[in-house]
Amino acid sequence: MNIRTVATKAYTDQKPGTSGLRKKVTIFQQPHYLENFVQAIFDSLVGLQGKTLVVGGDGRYYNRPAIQTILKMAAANGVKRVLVGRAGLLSTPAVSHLIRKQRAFGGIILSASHNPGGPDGDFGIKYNITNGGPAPESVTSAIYQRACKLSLYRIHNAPDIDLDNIGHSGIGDMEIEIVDPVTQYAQLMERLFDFNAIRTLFTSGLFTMRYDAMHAVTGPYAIEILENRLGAAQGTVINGRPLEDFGGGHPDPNLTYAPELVAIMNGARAPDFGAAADGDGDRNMILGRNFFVTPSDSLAILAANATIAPGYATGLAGVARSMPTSAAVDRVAKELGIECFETPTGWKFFGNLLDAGRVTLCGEESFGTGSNHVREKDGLWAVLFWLNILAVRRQSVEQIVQRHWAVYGRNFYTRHDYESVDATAATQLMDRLREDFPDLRGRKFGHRQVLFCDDFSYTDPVDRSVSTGQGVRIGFDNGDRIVFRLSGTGTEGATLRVYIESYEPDAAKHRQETQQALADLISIARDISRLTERTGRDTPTVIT
Ligand code: G16
Repeated sequence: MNIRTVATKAYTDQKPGTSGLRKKVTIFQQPHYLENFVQAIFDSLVGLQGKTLVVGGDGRYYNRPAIQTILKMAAANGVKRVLVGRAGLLSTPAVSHLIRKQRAFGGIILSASHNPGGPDGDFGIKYNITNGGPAPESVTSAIYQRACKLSLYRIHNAPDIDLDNIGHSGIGDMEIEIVDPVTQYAQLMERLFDFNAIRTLFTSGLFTMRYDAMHAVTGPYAIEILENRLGAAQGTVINGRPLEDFGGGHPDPNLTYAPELVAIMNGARAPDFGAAADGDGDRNMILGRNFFVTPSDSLAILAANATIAPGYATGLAGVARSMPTSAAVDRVAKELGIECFETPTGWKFFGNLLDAGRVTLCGEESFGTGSNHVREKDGLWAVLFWLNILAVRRQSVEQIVQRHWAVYGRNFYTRHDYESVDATAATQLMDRLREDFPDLRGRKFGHRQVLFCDDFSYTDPVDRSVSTGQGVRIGFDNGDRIVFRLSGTGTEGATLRVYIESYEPDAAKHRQETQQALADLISIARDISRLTERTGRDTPTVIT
């Protein structure tokens, strides 16, 4: 028989975080580590036998060997058919789309998202369910429970599959189809956006753009869509070749980790529009000439202008944002008279709302925006949405944002990250904050008074599942807000995230620099949490 049953010992550290299991490559390279987690996935899925899976990743180091292992294990576990992106590449939103379009049972995504790659970098694996979205907590905890008890896994003795040529092959009874990673995704984008208007903008000679693929998965997507289909000048896409170590970079599209694009957009003769996506293509950053659009504002602006894009011409059912995301989109929802939901951090929490037709657009402060077209956030989709708006409104990015603030007011917003903090110290800081709630309530800080403080908990309006401990919120009587959370995606120590928000209705004050406008609140956040004393840090690692 070609199927081997291999005895193994369980690993107890395979608890999926905010978005799947993310660890150092060296952890994944431990004997049977990947195999155990994959077997735990297969064992937890009821009804997988005889079904189709989609498998792909962001091309980082270990992507190819992991796919070979998954294919052999899928064959040994009764999967009927697997679709794989050529060269093992599929962006996260493209996996989501393929699962939906092919009516697959689910998909496995190999990525550690925006975390660095390479032999000393990070790797990750995540399971997506039939709706194309990340598995909900009920599924991820079943996988974890199974992983903790695993004693054997099943694998086929087949040779490696050729991943680099489109076509059909197989292992045992299982069919394998290597598909072009871009085509079906590009067709979906053509249905959602006015490609003719965007093409006219690009070929007018009056508009230039730079898109930084950060040597990650979106390079081939962006070259095909922006340059080949929409007529953007060659060279619009930079760092377009996916590399296993992302060229040594940190594929996180923000002002700190995308310095090349930021320098271009702030330099002489800067293009009109700049954008970037992350390792697996679900995050985006939007820039104008010398101008940064915060992800929270981007979500609000897409919502306010949604009917410009053909795919959203009939309007929005509702919108959703994660709790730490600014309330800018709430103001748009109010104006439009549609529902607005506040969910915990993690795209998986939008799935039920999207499936139930309660929301059309959703987004997060962590550079994620998306809609009901797939069940993941989608970097290139956000870029195309902005291009569609720019093509129709014929204003600069900065003008569009300034006019939005003039109508709705501005939610000044920043996030300060303290990375690789001692995990015990970070947990204690959060515990102390919770213990301090009774003292904090009603306390005055200058002209502000604390109105409420709590640990955010969420009851899903669709399935009534409850998620607790989702971040400490401190709200003031003037609407200002401070949020503290520990990241669920880091792989070294703990990452403490501090989110600061203040609403300013007065247009005369909208041009202030963000850190200055929020300086007061930033120092209150440090004092309340006794951050330096408790973590030994006095400056954030990353500010977004
Ligand atoms: C993931 C999740 C997002 C979340 C982000 C940050 O994004 O899909 O929903 O906002 O992590 O999470 P945390 O604050 O816990 O680190 P990605 O792009 O890393 O998959």
